[in-house]
This record gives sequence, structure tokens and C-alpha cells, in this order.
Amino acid sequence: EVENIYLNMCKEVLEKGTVKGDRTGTGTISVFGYQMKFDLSKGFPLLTTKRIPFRLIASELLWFIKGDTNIRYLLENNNNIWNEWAFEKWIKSGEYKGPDMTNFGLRSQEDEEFKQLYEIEMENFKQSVLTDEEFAKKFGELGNVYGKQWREWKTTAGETIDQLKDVIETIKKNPSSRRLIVSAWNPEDVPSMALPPCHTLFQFNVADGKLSCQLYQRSGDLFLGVPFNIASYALLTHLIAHECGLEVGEFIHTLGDAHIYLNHVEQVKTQLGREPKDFPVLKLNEEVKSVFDFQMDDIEIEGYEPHPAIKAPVAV
Ligand code: UFP
Repeated sequence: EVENIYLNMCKEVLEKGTVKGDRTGTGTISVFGYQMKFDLSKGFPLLTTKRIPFRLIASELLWFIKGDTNIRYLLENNNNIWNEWAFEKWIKSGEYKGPDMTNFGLRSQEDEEFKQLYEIEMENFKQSVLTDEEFAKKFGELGNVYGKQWREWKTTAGETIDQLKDVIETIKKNPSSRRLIVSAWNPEDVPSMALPPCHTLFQFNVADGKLSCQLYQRSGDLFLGVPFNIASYALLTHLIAHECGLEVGEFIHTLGDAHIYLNHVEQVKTQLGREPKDFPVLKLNEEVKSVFDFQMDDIEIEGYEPHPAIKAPVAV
């Protein structure tokens, strides 16, 4: 079972990892440096030992690919994964007049009354972004996140570089290149970012008519984040292979700080006790050629019959 590549990593971190404090105050068990290799021809690596919401992964990836950095598109696709980051900016702005939302992540986990207030404010915020264009422009915008770095990296000369478009062109024209890199890590922007890019840099490689992709992820939440990241980059590899007329090769996932939060340990053990099933198959609309033209309806997953989802608190 290919999924064991992921499960074995979790096992190894639990057994051999070091207990380490972290930015969020939650505490982790961590290993520095780990690599997984998924053969994409053996099925699409969407974990089956718990349900992973593929639609969220696909809409987030299409959002990155568009170079969009405004949560409005995500909300239109019922995708709430980036809301907290935009909400944070909103409550810190002078225009926010509601109840004090300082530290809303931690407080809503600890204080039921506060949680209800927070949920109301968040719902209002979402509605404003969805219905009020001016508001969305001002407060739905996340700034220099992935979409920006991939599609509009700014140069010292005041121009922009479309890294993703360039890399696809090079895969077509010069597939033997060893320079097929897209970097999301922009040292100039990092100090001003709420969440510096976790998936930092990726590289493609073409061999035997197959496209492989390696991601360097500086920090990986093995239970909540990493299953998303695996599926996201597997999908990106499929989309680019599709446009370039190549088969898919491997997705190689290299992690820096690979950690399990202390409040996820029980959930990980539950997951490790489950029997993996076959990976599903990805179906792309053959009519669509360019990576930049794909819509949600053009991407389907078939034969996905996972074990039930497992809930766990997000460290913020
Ligand atoms: N994280 C992931 N994958 C992601 C993402 C975040 O695992 O795609 F956006 C996790 C890693 C870490 C936290 O637990 O979020 C980021 O915190 P830090 O910046 O301190 O590494």
C-alpha cells in the first residue's frame, strides 16, 4: 500500500521524534528532515485512512494558479481555509468596530461564550467579502501569498516574473533542464507575512516522458497540513503533465521540520490503527489544455472510499 509511506512517517516521528516547543505554544514531537516518494502512476495520493476534503485542495490550488490572493474566490467555492488570515487583518484595521477579537484562535478554543461571538463576527466578515466588492478589495486581500509569488514575483527593476508560466514553457521547450524551479520563499517579503510560505520551493524533472515534482516544505503539520499538501502538489503535477503531454512520474515530498502537535497524538494513533484502501483515480477534462484554464468542474476524483474524517484542533 502506497499510503504506508505517509503512515510510516507518522509512526517514526511518534517513536523517534524530539519534543519541541513551537510558535503556537501547543508543543510538538518533531523530526528534522524526512522524504516521501509517491509514484503517481499508482493512484492519486489522497489519504484513505481518514477522509480528506479534495474540493478544498483543488479550489485552493486553482486559486494559487490564477495568481489570486483574495479570499473571495475561495469563499465562492465554499472554501474557508484562509479566512482566519484575512479576518486577522480586518479586526486589526481601524474600520472594525465589533467586540474585541484579539487572539481569536486560542480564545475560541478555550472560551465557549467567546467562540459564539467570534463565529458571528466571522460570518459577517465572510458575507461582506462575498457581497461588497470594495470591502473585498480592502479586507479579502492577503497580499504576498503563494499566488503572488508564483505568478507575479516582483523584481528590483519594478517588473514581475511569472514563475509558473515560465516553468511550464521551459518544460515544453527544454525538458532536460535542471532549473525547473518555482520559489514561494521571498526573503524580502517574509518579515511582513503572517504565515511565511510552508511549501517553500518546488522543482520539476522530466525523464522517460514522465514529469516528476519535488517539494521542499520547511514546516509540516503531519496530521492536518501534510495530507493536504501531498494532494495539492500531486494535482499540480497532473495538471502540468497534462498540458505538456507527459505522463506523471513521482511526487517527492521533502520536509524540514516534520511535526505532530501534542494535541494530535491520539488522532494520529487512531489513524495508524486503520487499514489503508486503494488510492482513488484523478480524472481531468481532456478538452481543457492549459493549466490556466482549469475550473473546478474539470477536475474529478473517482473511487474515493476513505475511512471517516478525524477531528483535531488547528494550531494557530
Ligand atoms: N502548515 C502545514 N502545511 C501548510 C500550511 C501550514 O503543515 O500548507 F500552510 C503548518 C506547519 C506548521 C504551521 O505547523 O502550519 C506553520 O507554523 P510555522 O510558520 O511556525 O512553521
